[in-house]
Amino acid sequence: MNKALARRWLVDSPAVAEARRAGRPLLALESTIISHGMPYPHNVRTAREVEAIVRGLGAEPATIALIGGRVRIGLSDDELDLLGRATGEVAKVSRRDLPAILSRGSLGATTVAATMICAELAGIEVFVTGGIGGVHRGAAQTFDISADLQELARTPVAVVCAGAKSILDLALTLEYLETHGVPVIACGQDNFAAFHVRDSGLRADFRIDDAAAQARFLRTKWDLGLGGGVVISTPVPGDAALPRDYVDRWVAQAIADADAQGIAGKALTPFLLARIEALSGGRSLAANIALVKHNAEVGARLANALAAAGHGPGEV
Ligand code: PSU
Ligand code: MN
Repeated sequence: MNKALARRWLVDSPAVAEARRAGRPLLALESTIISHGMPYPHNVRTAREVEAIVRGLGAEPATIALIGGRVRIGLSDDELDLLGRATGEVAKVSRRDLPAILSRGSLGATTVAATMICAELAGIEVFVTGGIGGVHRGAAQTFDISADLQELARTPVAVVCAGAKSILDLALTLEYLETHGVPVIACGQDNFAAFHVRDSGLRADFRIDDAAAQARFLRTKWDLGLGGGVVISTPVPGDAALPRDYVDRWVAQAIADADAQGIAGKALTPFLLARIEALSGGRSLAANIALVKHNAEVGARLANALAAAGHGPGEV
C-alpha cells in the first residue's frame, strides 16, 4: 500500500496540526457514536465534553469523520454539531463504505472499524469509543458479525471501550477475537465489561490497570510485528451502571422488535441502541455518556504513556 497516496485523503484540523507540531499525543475518537449512537443534542454535548476531558489530560482529541471528500482528523465545534444534527443525512461508514462516501464527497460518520483505519493512516495509536461491535446473537443463522472485529485483527490501533453491549453474544465475540489473535485487556477489573453493566461474567485475557504497563504491552506487540489491534475494556463507573436484569429485559425486547420489523444489516445496531434508550426511559443514555467520558480518561492516559514509552525490550 502507498501510504503517502492514502494520506492525501486526510486533513488535520488546525488543533491537531498544532498538537503534532508541539509533540503532544493524539487520541482518536469516532463519529458514529455521535450520529447514530446517541440522540441530539446529548450526542454533541457529550462529544464536546469528551474532547475537553482529553485536552485536560494533556492529549489532543482527534474526532474522525468524512466531510467533503476528505477524512477529517479533528473536527471543529460546528462540524461536531453538523454530524450530530444532520443524522438522517450522515452515512454510517465502515471499511466497506469508505470509498463510496469519500468519492462522492458526502457526510460520513466512521464506525470503530473505519475510525481504526483512518487513525492508523493518521499515525494515531489509541482510539476511544463507547462499545465495540461484535458477534450478534443468532449469528450462526444471520452471519451478522461486525466488521469491527476483522479490523481489530488487522489494524494496529488500541481501542479503549466499556466492553460491548449485551445486544451481542459476548462469549462468541471473545472467541472470535481469540481466533484472530486480538488480545483483550481488562482495566480496573478482571472481567470483560458489558457496557451498561460492569461485569459480563466473562474473563478478559489479561488485566493491566496501569497505563505505562498497557503502553509496554502495545509496544511489545507492535515491535514484534504482530500487527493488529488490542481491545482495552474498562467498566462503566459504578454510580452510572445499570442493573443487569433491567438491561436483559430491554435488550430482549429490542431484539424481538428488530426481528418483528425485519431490521438487519448495518441498520441493526443503531436500531437496537435507539430502542434500548427508549425502553429504558433514557437511563441507558445516561450510562452511555458516563462510560464514554470514563473511557476518554483511560485513553488519554494511555496516549500519554505511549508517547513516553520507548521501543525494544526494557532492562531485565
Ligand atoms: N455499539 C454501541 N454504540 C455504538 C456502536 C456500537 O454501543 O455507537 C456503533 C460503533 O460505531 C460500532 C458500530 O463500530 O456501531 C458497529 O456497527 P455494526 O454492528 O453494524 O458493525
Ligand atoms: Mn452487522
